[in-house]
Amino acid sequence: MNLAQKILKEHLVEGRLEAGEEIAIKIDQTLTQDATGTMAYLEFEAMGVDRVKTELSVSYVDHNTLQTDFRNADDHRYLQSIAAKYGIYFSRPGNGICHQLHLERFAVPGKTLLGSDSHTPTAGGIGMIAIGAGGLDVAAAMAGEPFYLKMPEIVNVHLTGRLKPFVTAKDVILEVLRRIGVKGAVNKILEYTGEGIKTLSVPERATITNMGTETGATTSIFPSDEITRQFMEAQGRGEQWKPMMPDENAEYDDTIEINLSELEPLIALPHSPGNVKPVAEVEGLKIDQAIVGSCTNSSLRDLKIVANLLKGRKIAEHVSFAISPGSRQVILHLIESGELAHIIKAGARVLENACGPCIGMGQAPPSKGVSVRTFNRNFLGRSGTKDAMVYLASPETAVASAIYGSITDPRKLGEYPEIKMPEKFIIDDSMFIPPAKDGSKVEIIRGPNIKPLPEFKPLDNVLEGEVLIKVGDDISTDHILPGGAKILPLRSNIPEISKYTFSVIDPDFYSRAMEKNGGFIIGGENYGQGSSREHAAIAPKYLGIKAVVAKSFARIHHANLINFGIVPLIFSNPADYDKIEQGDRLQIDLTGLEEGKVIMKNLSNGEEIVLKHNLSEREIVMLRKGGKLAYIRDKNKR
Ligand code: MIC
Ligand code: SF4
Repeated sequence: MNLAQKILKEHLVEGRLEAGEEIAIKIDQTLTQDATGTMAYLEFEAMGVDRVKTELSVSYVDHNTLQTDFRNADDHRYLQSIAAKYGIYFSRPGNGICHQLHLERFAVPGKTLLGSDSHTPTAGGIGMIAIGAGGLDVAAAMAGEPFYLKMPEIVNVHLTGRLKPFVTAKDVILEVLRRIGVKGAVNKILEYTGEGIKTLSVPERATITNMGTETGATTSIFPSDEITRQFMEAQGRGEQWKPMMPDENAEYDDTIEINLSELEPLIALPHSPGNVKPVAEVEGLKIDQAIVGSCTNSSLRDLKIVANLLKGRKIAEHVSFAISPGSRQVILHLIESGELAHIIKAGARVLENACGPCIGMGQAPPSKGVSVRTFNRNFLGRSGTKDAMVYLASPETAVASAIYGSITDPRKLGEYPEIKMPEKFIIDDSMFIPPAKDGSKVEIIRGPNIKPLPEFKPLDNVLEGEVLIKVGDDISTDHILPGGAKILPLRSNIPEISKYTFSVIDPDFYSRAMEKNGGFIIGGENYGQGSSREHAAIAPKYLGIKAVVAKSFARIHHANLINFGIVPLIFSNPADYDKIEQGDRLQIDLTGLEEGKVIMKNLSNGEEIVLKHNLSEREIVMLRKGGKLAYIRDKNKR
């Protein structure tokens, strides 16, 4: 068996481990972050459970930390009170980014982790099966429900060789993206093996598993080996280590061979993480901004490299350079070692330990600005500036570009600095607040921005309405429901946030949806890629969207649509996509959903279109009841 199969087998509750079959697995740990967490906990409350049933659940605050008014702070207070009451560890704002913190302090090889954030696979770097999901699925896992998923194909990414100086883990995952693109691993797990993995530290492995999300993968995983042991020992958690390896003769559904020695610095061009080219090809393009941070590249290793490359150098006059460290541990080390001084002396702006600019919370680039970021996503408008051009690269490339003022191959910086990682990390868990021993006395604090989840009705058998929008391929949840400083604070308020549905690509969508009383969305390939935000399903549901018909769907968004009672349907013949226009009136008969046969009539031009779906029996029952909450409530009644 391969490693993914071993861990899944140990956690299997229902189903068979055959690619494409629906399986249910036991979840050992959960994580939430504040932007998806408020909704997840409102849903958890609706499930009527006294205490979480997991081994460990952690609620992080890292996304909405700008606090431009009371709303973010109200959400934090709500989350803290919920955590205390229901048995959840609370990571205070300022402690750091959920994935970095989880890797440092909680991730355990061989266990399962479900997180309401698409980059939860970061913890795959330590050898756990860590999966991103919608808040409702995470809430259900906290309530003790298993997690349902399609058994993925397991793809072996076989690494040989050793990275050359200035070529990094980020370039490894960019190479994977260059080869397979943003939908190359939908319903697949990327399992890394080979001699090459021995040359990669745990944080470097985590950079790779983190950004594996951008391939559409269900998750990515590295074995747990001697390097993992050393990392966990250095985190004071040696006793939680155990070796986790694939069998010698393990079988895989597919293999990708990468020789690390042959890689060169790579960069993803606007506006897709899959648009990867060698840095050398875009070298010389003048930049306005560079930022090192996000859950992909904000570990101590990354910031030590930044500090040592910046030592004695200055940021170009026309460039704004910022860092957002992944955790307090990281910044404390930089302070103690004196390395933070090199960063500040060079002219950097030091931001909070949080997601920050990665999700458009500040640091928007100037008009038509060029920004080189070490993040994982560069979707249109995500930076907060609609016409900005965002490039994704390694910390090394970001620093070289910031020093020279234009995109620069980092090898131009000369000698590669030798960095010394600490034998023991600075361990200070004081910003993790343990839950109250007796939750019954804890009162939940709700601010005025926290609105209850709207009630949704069961599904009709025949759906009729207008096509409210027709979009192309690879539409991300950032297109469907953007993040950013203006919209993120509305995450606990569905009526308000729904006003921004599709606002980056079609500012009239909201008023049209209201006027027409809902309708349908037509999508291309990989509809709903990117973030796990279930708001990209709840807001359309609130606006009366009944079904999304697309060429294919991204995994998490597909599940979120079902959870909130929107039917995800697929063109049997992708060419039929051309037979529908925005404004057409459609009728979809769902009588044959169980048999896999769905007919859609385009009442505007008389065309009949055959649709199919990827729904399990369980998901159809859920859809017919109006979504997962209604389904769970019904189940608990019986
Ligand atoms: C993201 O990187 O897009 C986010 C913001 O972390 C999202 C979660 C969210 O929208 O709150 C994700 O990746 O799931
Ligand atoms: Fe936060 Fe960005 Fe990571 Fe999402 S991708 S969790 S916004 S740092």
